Amino acid sequence: MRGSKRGSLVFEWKTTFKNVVVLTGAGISAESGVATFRDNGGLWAEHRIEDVATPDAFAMNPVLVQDFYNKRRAQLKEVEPNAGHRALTRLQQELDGNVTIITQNVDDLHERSGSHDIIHMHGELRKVRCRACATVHQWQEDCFQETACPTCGRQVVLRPHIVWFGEMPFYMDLITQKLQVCDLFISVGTSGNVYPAAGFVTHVQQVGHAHTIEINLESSEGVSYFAEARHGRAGDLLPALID
Ligand code: BV8
Repeated sequence: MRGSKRGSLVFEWKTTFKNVVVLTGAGISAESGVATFRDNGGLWAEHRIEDVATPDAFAMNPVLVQDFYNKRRAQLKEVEPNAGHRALTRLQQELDGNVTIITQNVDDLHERSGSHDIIHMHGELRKVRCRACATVHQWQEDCFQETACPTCGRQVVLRPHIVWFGEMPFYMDLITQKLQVCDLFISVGTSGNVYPAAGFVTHVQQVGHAHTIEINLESSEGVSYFAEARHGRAGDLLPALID
């Protein structure tokens, strides 16, 4: 592992920050070819949120919703982590485990770039959950209504292990603990439209004196809350910030 160069930003961060939180959104996976949600041609351009990412949508049209997630799960086999993911992995190595990644993304690109301490607050494409026995299963292939739960054997019970709108995000107690002691908050590739994630930047400033940095292609909805904003591609800006 390369030591950060004296005088580099990460060298300074190493001695200054002990509880770094990085919040990532769809923008960090964009350069890997994973569609974002709200950019032109994004996922929500093809589907209304209400039609595919709410419990009601699943109740009314489970086949459409399962297909929406089957297609995205299948795409994971065709994409790779990009320079932005890899830069965050190096940041975690340089700062000796003091960096938690809270991701709104449901892909597995942070894991595949070698990162750890990842909190998937909106769930994971590579998991399905049984509505009957609540077991969460690792899942690689398509999931259909007639696919039986490997644990309880029932059919018409498996759903994507994804947090839909109106559902409570996962790990909120752990996330709150991380935000309470955060001293450096970096937001990468998110439009700041979706709560509670969009509120994390104000939370860390209310409970402490965290330094806050936005890294995004353009100003997010919450850009004014950040002490620092760097606009451009995450695959360019993160390595420049970290190396
Ligand atoms: C909750 C999983 C409460 C699905 C997602 C009224 C009624 C009810 C709730 C609400 C309400 N008003 C507000 C809410 C809360 C609601 C919400 O925020 N709605 C919004 C739309 C207003 N939130 C919820 O419902 C949440 N739950 O509040 O629960 C509760 C309390 C008690 C009991 C029960 C419940 C749950 C929200 C989670 C929804 N699920 N995802 C799926 O993935 O299929 S959200 C979805 O949006 C994705 O997770 C995505 O990650 C997330 C956020 O979007 P972004 O990641 O920001 O993506 P986006 O495309 O928007 O932006 C990408 C950015 O990247 C852009 O800015 C672009 O410029 C930039 N970019 C592009 N390329 C690059 C780049 N940046 C850098 N480099 C590049 N190369």
